[in-house]
Amino acid sequence: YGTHTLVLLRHGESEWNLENRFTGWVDVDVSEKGAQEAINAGRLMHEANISLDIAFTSYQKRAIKTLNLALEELDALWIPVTKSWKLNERMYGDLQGLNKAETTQKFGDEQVTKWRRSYAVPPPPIKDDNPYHPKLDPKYKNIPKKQLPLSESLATTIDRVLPFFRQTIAPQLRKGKKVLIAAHGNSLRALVKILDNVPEDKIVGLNIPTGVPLVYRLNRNLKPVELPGHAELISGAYLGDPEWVQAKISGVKNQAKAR
Ligand code: DG2
Repeated sequence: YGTHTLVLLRHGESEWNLENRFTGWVDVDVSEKGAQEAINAGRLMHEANISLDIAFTSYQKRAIKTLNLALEELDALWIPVTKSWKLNERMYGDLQGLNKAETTQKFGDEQVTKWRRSYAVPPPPIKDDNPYHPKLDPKYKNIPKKQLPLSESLATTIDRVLPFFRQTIAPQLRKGKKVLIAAHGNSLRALVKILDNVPEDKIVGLNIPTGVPLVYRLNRNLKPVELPGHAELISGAYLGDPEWVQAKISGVKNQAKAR
């Protein structure tokens, strides 16, 4: 297998994953189940003998807490952690706060699938008076106003994730560090798209489950080596029972189905 190890981890279930609401940049916490999922993710990495050297996460507490719980389980709370808004969830614009199933009832399955899973279609931009507007959140006060997104497609999410990966994460991998990235459904879809070069028309089929470590082995050029048991579209492999992982992936996919 490749010489470099990179583990991607979506945070454990959040309060709004539980309530089935579009979350994006709203800084909701992990649910009780989400915290358990995070601990379990640490256990899975421990069982797979993964000894991490360094970690990266977003500015959002659901990812940060997941990282801490997983690292604690690995007895690796000491490793250096870099936080960046560049790893934040995709900004879900004016959909933030809305119930996913109700949004499908209102706008139809096709439109909602485009918003959630297409490559290039952004959700409607967040309105200026929306209480979830990022300009109201002090943690973004140092981001130049021009850079503060009002909505993001997967493509524009990649526009911020990719430079951060190249400039900040890739050099650590090249040094031989084993890297964990604790992030979000769509910022991780962006990373998988980059690593695996998933074609734009296939990206709609990519769903990342909560709390399941996704292990990549990369060659010297940081190209992924296909691992046994890898999932569809990706060359990395999820840790844990394959049926359990598949059920979690389907859960994410079907989340927005009208009830
Ligand atoms: C979810 C992803 O982000 O939603 O913003 O609602 O990973 O932070 O829970 P996360 C959100 P979908 O694109 O899967 O609907």
